[in-house]
Amino acid sequence: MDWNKIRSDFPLIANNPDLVYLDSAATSQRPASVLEAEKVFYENYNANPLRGLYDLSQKATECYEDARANVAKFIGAKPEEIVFTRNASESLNLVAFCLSSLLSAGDEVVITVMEHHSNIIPWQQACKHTGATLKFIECDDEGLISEDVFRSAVTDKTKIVSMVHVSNVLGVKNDVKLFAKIAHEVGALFVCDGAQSVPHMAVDVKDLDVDFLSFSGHKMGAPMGIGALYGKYELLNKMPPFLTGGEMIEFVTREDATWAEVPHKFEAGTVNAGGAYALSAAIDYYNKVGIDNIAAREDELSVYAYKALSDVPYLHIIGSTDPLQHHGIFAFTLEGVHPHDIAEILNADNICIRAGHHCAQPLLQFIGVNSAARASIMFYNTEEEIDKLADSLKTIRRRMGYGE
Ligand code: 7TS
Repeated sequence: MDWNKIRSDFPLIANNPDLVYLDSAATSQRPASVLEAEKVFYENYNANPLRGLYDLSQKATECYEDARANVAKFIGAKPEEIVFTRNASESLNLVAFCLSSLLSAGDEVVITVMEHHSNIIPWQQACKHTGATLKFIECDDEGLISEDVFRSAVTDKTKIVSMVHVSNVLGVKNDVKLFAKIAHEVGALFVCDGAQSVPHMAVDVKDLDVDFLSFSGHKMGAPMGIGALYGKYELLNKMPPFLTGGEMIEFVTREDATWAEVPHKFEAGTVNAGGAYALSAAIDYYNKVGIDNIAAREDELSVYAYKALSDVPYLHIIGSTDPLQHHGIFAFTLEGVHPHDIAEILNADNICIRAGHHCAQPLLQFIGVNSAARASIMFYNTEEEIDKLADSLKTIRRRMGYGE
């Protein structure tokens, strides 16, 4: 694979040759084929899908449903098990809201300390409204959650376990296949937040046997505003709707309504067909490059980045000492320098990283830092860019007036 050639597929990278973009965990760059696909949809197939009887609307519907099938195939699901949403946050809100009817006082929802706020707050709300208890599993210093720790947190009171697949701060990958199996043994449902895994490694929902999986298109080359929720068909079928209104109904009277079939029951209002069409193009791009090649390249870059960052004096990488447990994500602190200052100085050197709490405040509280800097890598990054990051980081304390 010619990874340098891959870079030319991304117009933003080609248009900004001196820019070092290391914030793909926040949002990725998009290949030209995806940008083109969105344009193709609006220039050739645009009509409101799912309602028109004329050919153009039917073509729009076809684009939308073909996109659903492509997304489903990518994660090993059936098309009717994919609900299009705006992003991972909406997918998780949908699940938490719709599963609330399973919860009452005395029940427990189990999440982990390393969740993104999107996988904490919906469950906090669900527990507040139902009287259920929200329990947090903690990880060890390496960011790992062991089988024993997981088993001791999950009991016959547990109704739902919701867990991130790959942490957006630690980069660590949880063994969701094992944890889903244990959750099922006590009769609990297992929700997986795949926002940071689906774009970076092969994820097969049937193999993992998770009940739900959320992810966002914009972290895998698709436009912002399109995401997906996978749910097992029989569960989606039993769940009440989330948002209500147009398109999600079967029949409406003055007093009541019946619901459309799954997945349309969960897609109220005019859908983001252009976004779905472009997400499908992003998946075609992934399939062309190969998800296993992507994962291997990102592992290679992770090993390189771990070494380069470890060589920066006063820098502390948060999380595992195993580079392969980072999946391209390196949160760090630099002694005596606020992460916002790190990000601003790197910005002056044309390097984009994120600084702050990374929407994971309970994790940062647990680790004992208020804020961290984070560089995140994707397959289109290069060793040279990582060198530029490390070189620039080595100058920061001097530029802050520390003398070294
Ligand atoms: N879950 C995880 C693990 C995430 O990393 C994110 C976004 C979300 C859920 C929410 O995704 P959204 O598309 O709905 O916003 N993470 C980040 C990040 O790390 N920096 O910016 C957004």
